[in-house]
Amino acid sequence: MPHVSHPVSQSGRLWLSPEVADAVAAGRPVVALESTLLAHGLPAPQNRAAADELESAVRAHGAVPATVAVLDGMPRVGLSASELDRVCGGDLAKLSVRDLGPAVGLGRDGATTVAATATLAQAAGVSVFATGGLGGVHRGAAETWDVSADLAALAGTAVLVVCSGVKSILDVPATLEMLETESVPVLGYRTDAFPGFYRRDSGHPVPWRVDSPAEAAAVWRAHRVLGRGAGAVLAQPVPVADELDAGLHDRLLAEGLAMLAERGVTGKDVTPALLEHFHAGSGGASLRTNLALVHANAELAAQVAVELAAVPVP
Ligand code: PSU
Ligand code: MN
Repeated sequence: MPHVSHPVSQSGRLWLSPEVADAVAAGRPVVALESTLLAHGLPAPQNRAAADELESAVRAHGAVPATVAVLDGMPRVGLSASELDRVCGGDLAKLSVRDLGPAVGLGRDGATTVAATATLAQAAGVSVFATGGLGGVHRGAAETWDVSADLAALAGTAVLVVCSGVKSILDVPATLEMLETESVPVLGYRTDAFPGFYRRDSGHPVPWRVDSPAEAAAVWRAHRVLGRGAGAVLAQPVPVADELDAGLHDRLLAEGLAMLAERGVTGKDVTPALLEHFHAGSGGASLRTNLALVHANAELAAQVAVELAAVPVP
C-alpha cells in the first residue's frame, strides 16, 4: 500500500501509518504498542513473533494496533512488517523522551520506552497504550537518583497505559508514592493489589479498582477532564496460569540484583540486564509469563479503546 500523507505527519516530524492515520481521523479505536519491550525486553526470535501476536490480539478485539519506534530519524506510529523486522533485528538504541530529539535530529533508529511511546502516541492522537511493565523508582534511588523517566512522562502525558504493574526489581512502594505525587491514578483491573509483573501481587494495594473495560473507560473519560493532563495506569495482573513460581522468582531476583552490583550495571542498562537474567535463569518460564501478560494487556487495551470510541472523550 502506498504511504499517504496525514495532517500530523505534514505539520511536524511524525509519521502515522495509513491505517493508523485513517483510524485516528475517523475516531476509531487505536492501541499504541511499545517497541523497547520488543527490542530490549524479549530475546530474538521470540520478539518478532510477539510483535505480530500483540498486533493480532489488538485486532481481534476490534482496535487498530500502532507499534511505535523511531526509524531513520522519523518517529513512526504504526509499523509495517519490514519495519517490525528492523525493530526486532537487534542493536537498536533504547529511546526515552530525552533521546527523541537527538535520535530524530541525527537521523537514527531506536526503540521507544513507555515514556517515549506515550509522548509519540499523544502527538498522534492515540490515548490508549499497552505494554508489559512500567519503569519506576529503582532500588537504591536515594543514592543513584535512578528514577525512570516513565514516571515524569506519565505525569504530563494524557495516555492510559495498560500494564502489569512494575517489576519487583524496582522499589515498588516508592514508585507508587511517586505516581501519587504526580497525580497519576493507578487502577487495579479486577484486583485490589498492585501487580508485580511476574507475580500477581506486589504486596502493595492499589488505590482504585475497576472490573470491566467500561469502568476503565468511564474513569479515563472523567480523568481527562479533571486530571490536569496526566496519564493513568490500568494495572492488570498476569493470568493465574502464567504466574511465575514464587520461589523461582525470589531466587532470580536475589541473584539478579547481586549480578548487577558485581558487574557494576547502572542506568538504562539495568532493566534489560535483569530481564535477560530472568529469561536465562528460568529455563524459559519468565519468557512465557512475560508473553502472556503483554498479550492480555493488548487485549484489555483494545477493549477499553473500543469503549472509548463508542462515546468520544471530550
Ligand atoms: N519493565 C519491564 N519490561 C520492559 C521495560 C520495563 O518489565 O521492557 C522497559 C520499558 O520500555 C520501560 C523501560 O519504559 O524499560 C524503562 O526503562 P528505564 O528504567 O531505563 O527508564
Ligand atoms: Mn533509569
